[in-house]
Amino acid sequence: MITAKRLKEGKTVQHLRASDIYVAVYKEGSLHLNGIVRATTREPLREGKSYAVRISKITLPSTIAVDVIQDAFRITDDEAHDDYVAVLQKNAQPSLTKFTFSHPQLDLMHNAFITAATLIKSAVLTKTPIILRHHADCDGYAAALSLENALLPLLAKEHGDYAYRHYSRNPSRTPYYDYADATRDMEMALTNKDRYKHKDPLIILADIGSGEENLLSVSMATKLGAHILIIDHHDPGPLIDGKSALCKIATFHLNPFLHGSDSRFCTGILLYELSRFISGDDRKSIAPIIAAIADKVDKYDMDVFNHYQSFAEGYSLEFLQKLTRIIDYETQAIKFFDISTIIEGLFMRRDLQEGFINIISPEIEKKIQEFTRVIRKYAERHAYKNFDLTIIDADKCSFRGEYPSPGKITAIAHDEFLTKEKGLVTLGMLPGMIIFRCDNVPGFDVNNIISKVAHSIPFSLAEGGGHAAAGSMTFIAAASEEVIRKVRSIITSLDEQG
Ligand SMILES: [Mn+2]
Repeated sequence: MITAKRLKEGKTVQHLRASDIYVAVYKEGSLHLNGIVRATTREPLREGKSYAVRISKITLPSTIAVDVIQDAFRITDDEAHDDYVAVLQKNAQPSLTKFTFSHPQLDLMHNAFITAATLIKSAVLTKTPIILRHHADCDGYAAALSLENALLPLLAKEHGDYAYRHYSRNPSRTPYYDYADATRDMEMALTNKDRYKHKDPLIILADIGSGEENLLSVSMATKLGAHILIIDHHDPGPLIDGKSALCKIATFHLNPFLHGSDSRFCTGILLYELSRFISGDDRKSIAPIIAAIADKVDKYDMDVFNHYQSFAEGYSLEFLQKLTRIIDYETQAIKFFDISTIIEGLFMRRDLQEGFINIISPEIEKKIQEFTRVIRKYAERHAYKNFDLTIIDADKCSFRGEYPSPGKITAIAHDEFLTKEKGLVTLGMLPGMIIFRCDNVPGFDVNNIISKVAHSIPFSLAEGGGHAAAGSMTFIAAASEEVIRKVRSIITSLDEQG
């Protein structure tokens, strides 16, 4: 969202700066910035309505030309805004501006990292409360804990013992910004605003999606005054001039898809790199490789995967994989409640890692073996020319609320039937939901399938998202038959193309 300054009464054209954005009221053919300064316009505007305008030309002593900007905007007092910008420019610069390695797709995001780091640092420096909302899975926790470690020393410097009054980290059970979560976040922020004269918050959304599923929550939060920073590696949907729908209302959106990349830089990697920019702390951590294992970065880019694996000195890949599974198990077991202290321990403490691997890993292995037997018995398997299709009733093949979850059941089924020779699509079926997994099927894209289903069966109310090869779709359970038929016909058509 753009910011428009309000020009104070008494100020003249001389006080304006070319290309700055101001708020102006349209009256009888003119845009009025205050009682004195105005610009004539021929655009068909609504009488009495406020518009954001960019000063395109100033001709002293008294004439200006403006362009009307159609984007949503917020209004700030011009002097307060100038102070804010001055603080920003001086102290909020990143402490470090080099990535841990050079990668063409990461390098393209460099400016975006500078912007995001500056935004977060300036929030701390201007005593803006920060709410970090992150997905409660491996990638989300890895991402959030890296950022938290960078933030806490800065917050302590700014607020002393009151740091936690200006910062909260809230895990999100859902892979999107649930409207109830957004409401809770804003209610808390507004209560603090009332009680402690806090500023409007900066909400950082990490690993909880970038698509239209978050539009309503983000719009509501911005309407109540929040600044929103999105840091994510999911498909943000269609781009117009390089911007997604969420870009238009969020303060800033850091997402590899906006720079021609894809999901290979998972949020744990993005926030590990960004945290270094914020704190200047160049210490290595196993957080990014744990996130990379969980979010299957090795499927996209072995260079990226190997780079972060090299940070985990003294750890074998097998040990890291077991640790990832344990963190996955822990986050699935709890979901709502924050378990960052335990997860932080699992990232940092070798004794705890070894202890958990001894106790929990055999239990996880046992469960996976048991459920693999269930899957072998009940999975429906179809062979196509170029790939296979597995359909598993993930609802009936799992115990409600227990590990492995239906999502995990789908993943286990997928891993069980995946071969090197042939592509594979796996559908995990639940009432009113399909979970998708795919490997080596050219043209397969979850987001594409969802939009086709939504378009051709409108009464299914199908929606969802995720990555091209892994995601989920929800729909009205009554439409199940039509939906599954449509999904299968889309998948079959991929075989004919291949
Ligand atoms: Mn992720």
